[in-house]
This record gives sequence, structure tokens and C-alpha cells, in this order.
Amino acid sequence: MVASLLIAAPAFAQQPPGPPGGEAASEALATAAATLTPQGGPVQVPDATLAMNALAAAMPGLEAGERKRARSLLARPTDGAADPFGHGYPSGAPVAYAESPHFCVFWVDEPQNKDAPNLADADADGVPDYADAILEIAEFSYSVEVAPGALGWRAPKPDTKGCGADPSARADIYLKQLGDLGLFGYESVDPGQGLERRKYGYMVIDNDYARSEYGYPDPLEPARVTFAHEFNHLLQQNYDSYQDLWMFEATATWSEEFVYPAINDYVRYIRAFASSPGAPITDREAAGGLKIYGANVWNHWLSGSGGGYGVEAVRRAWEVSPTVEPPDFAISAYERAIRNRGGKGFGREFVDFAAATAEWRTGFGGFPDASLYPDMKRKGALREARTKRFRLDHTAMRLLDVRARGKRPIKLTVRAPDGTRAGLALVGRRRDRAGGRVTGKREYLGRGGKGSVSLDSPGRFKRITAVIANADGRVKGFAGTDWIYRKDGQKFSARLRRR
Ligand SMILES: [Ca+2]
Ligand SMILES: [Ca+2]
Ligand SMILES: [Ca+2]
Ligand SMILES: [Ca+2]
Repeated sequence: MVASLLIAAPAFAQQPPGPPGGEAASEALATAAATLTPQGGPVQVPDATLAMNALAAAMPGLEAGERKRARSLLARPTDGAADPFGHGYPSGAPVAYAESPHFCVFWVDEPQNKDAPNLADADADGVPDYADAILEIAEFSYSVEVAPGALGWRAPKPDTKGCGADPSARADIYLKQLGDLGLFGYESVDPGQGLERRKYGYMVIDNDYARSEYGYPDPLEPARVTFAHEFNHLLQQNYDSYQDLWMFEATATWSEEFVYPAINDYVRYIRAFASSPGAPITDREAAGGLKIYGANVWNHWLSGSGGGYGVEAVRRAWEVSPTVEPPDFAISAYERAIRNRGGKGFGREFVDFAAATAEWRTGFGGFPDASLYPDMKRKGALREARTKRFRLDHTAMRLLDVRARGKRPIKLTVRAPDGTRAGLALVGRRRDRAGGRVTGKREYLGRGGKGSVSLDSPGRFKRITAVIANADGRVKGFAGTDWIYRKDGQKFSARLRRR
């Protein structure tokens, strides 16, 4: 039974990389198939990369018939006969391509075809202007994400298909009608690469980002950020295709800001993060599946002036991903990356991050575009001399309102279970929301237990927030499609006193 291999023994090093089997594998297939089926209605799930990635990882666990279907879902639009389920270009339609130094873009070269872009060619270079624009976006994304000096990631793994005499020389982009699938775009690995961690793949993006489908006045805006995002996925595949899906999305969405800092499309996913502080940062279901995109703020914390580790820290987490314990586990990858760059590990950093979110709109914590962020959701208030008890899952946090009044210092005392990495903070903001000065007092409890922080003259603040975090991301195994975290449902208590 393949499935039983998935309940990983404590000896993680012996665990084969990622592939789920049995039911989990069949589920990955069903999800990917549904994702590539027309839904109608507005665009909801931003990309299909998650589903495609889960499917590629599940391939070895599928039965023969299922595997055939999976292969067709993972096939490129130009693979034709290999794709009997109709996710490719329409059979018999003429397909053309154009190339740039690092990319090749394919399109259906037939005006009335639903997958065709607008074929207008104003500069008469023989390439539709939309395809010209996509190649320009692609090269620009490459110059930021791969070329040294900016993000400096490893180039995509050379593939086996595409255009020209040496198809492996360029990464491939397929223009296709995606608006009716409810998708902006996706990146997929090619099937047939076995258990290899480092994989090659391709990208599919919409044929026009028509306003009627996506709602953007300038269709090249979604094209730009979607490409920057999907290209980052392609780069991720050349580090570790078995990495956790939340880290795939939290990183790709983070990368958008470096390629196109003025577009700020990523900010709309921060609402999903801000509305769900009580859900783990790793939770693929939270906020309708959008929290993991909003978790780009975690990477911005690390790479920005808050964490202070630079953009290299995020790349480093991907670099070390295959060699951490357990392998391919996001929080271990971050743990190692933070330590490599002189920090004290994930838990401590997560507590500082949690505290910073309480007043991020002021610029506290160094998040980019912070004045555009929604406030983090508060859940209840902490009153003097009352004890609040609640549970927190791993990498979840709770923000509580505290009354800002009086001169005598207030003291927050938090008790976490012994052995659970946790932290607490009191964060006070003076003056207005956008520019007010912030004072934060934090304590990290590396072994759980009791801790306390105080704030002087609470009356000088406009708002005070108590932040309590379960910063413990350790796991005890893997089942189905996700890790089993050790410290879920942990009991916390918080008490406020005036001294
Ligand atoms: Ca042209
Ligand atoms: Ca290629
Ligand atoms: Ca379209
Ligand atoms: Ca920006």
C-alpha cells in the first residue's frame, strides 16, 4: 500500500521526497482537473500552479488510468494528441511562436480562435504586438528575478521542448484563453521527471487579459504581475518542486513587488492575511485559499527592514530546502536561512513579525506599500485584572485590544504550554494611523512557559494591542498532502495588570 508509506516515521531523512499516494493522489488529480475546467463567473483563485504542482508530485501514487489523465493535464498546450481532455490548443489550429534571449512565446495564429491573442502587428515585425509585449515583460522579469544584483535566483532548469534548434535554451510561454477558467495564469512542471526535486516546466498566461474577463483598465497590468509571479514559480521548481505549497505562493506573490513595484496587485491578497490571524500561516484553506498568497508579507518582513535579512534570505530558504530536516519543509528552510544570515531562527522572527503586523500601516516593521494594507483583525479585548484563555494553532496569532488610558504602566502576562515556542507583545501607537510613532515591547518564549512585557504611560497612545503568537512550526510527520504539526490547539492565557 503506497498510502501507508506516507505516514512518515520520525526518521525523516529516510522519507522519499513528497509524493502522496492513494486517496491523496487521486484528490490532487480531481483538484487539478476541476481547476482547468471552465467555471464562468469572476476570477477567484489566482493561479492553477498549486493544483498542477500537487498533481505532478502525486503522479507516482496514481493508478495507470489516472496517470494518463494526469499526464494530459500537465501536458503543454502544443502537445496536441497527448491531451485528449481538451486543455491544449484546439487540434488543427495554426500555432506560431516568437523568441527573445531567454523565452519563447507560443500563440494560436488564427483570428477567430478563442485561444488567439489580438493578432494586430502595428510595428510590422511579424509578431502580434501582444506577444511582443509579453516577451518584453518576460525579459524584464528575468532581469529582476534571475540576473545577479537584484533577486539573483538560479535560471530555470533547461527543458526539452519549445522552439528553435535547441528547445532547451529558452523557457516557454503559452498564450491561451484562461478567463473562462477563472485563472490569471499558471506554471506547470512537465510530466515524466520522476522523483527529481529540481524540475523544468512551462508557463501559461491569458491570451489578452480582456477587461471583460479580468476588470483591469490596462490589460498589461495583470499580464505583468501574473508573469512575474508565474516565472518565480518556474524558478522555484529548479530549487525544490516538493517544497510546501504555501511557500510557493507566499514567495511568488512576494516577488511581484520587486519586478513591478508600482502595480501593487499583491496588496489585495493581504486582506486575506489580515482577516485570518488565527489560522496558521501555512494553512492552504484559510480565507478561501487566499491566505497563502497574503503570506507574502512574511517574506517581505524577512527581506525588508523589519527582519533585516535582505532579499537573499528568501532565496536562501529555497536553496537549502532539499537539505533541511525534514527535507522540503518550509519552516525548516526558513529556520536555516535565518540562522545562515545571523538570526536566531524562525520562532523568534515569527514573534517579531506578528508584533509588527499590529501597526504595519504606520510603516512599523518596514513592509512595502504598508499604508495600503488593511488593519490586522483584532479578536476581542483584554481588560485589566481579567484572564483571557484561548487556543492557538502553530504559526497563528491573536491580537487583542487594550484600553489606552492612564499613567501607570500596564503589564501583559502570557502563559504558553511548556515546550511550545511562543511570544507576546504590547504594541502602542501614538497619533494617527498612517504616520504615528509606534512603541513595541516583545518577548520570545523559546521553551514556552510564562512571560511578560510592560508599557509605560499607556494614556499617551491612540491604540494599544496585545499580540500573542504560537511561533512553533515543528512537525512530527506527514500525512496525505500536508505536515502534521506538533503544536496545534495549544492553550494560552493572557492577563493584563496595572502596576
Ligand atoms: Ca509586433
Ligand atoms: Ca524550452
Ligand atoms: Ca482572455
Ligand atoms: Ca509597491
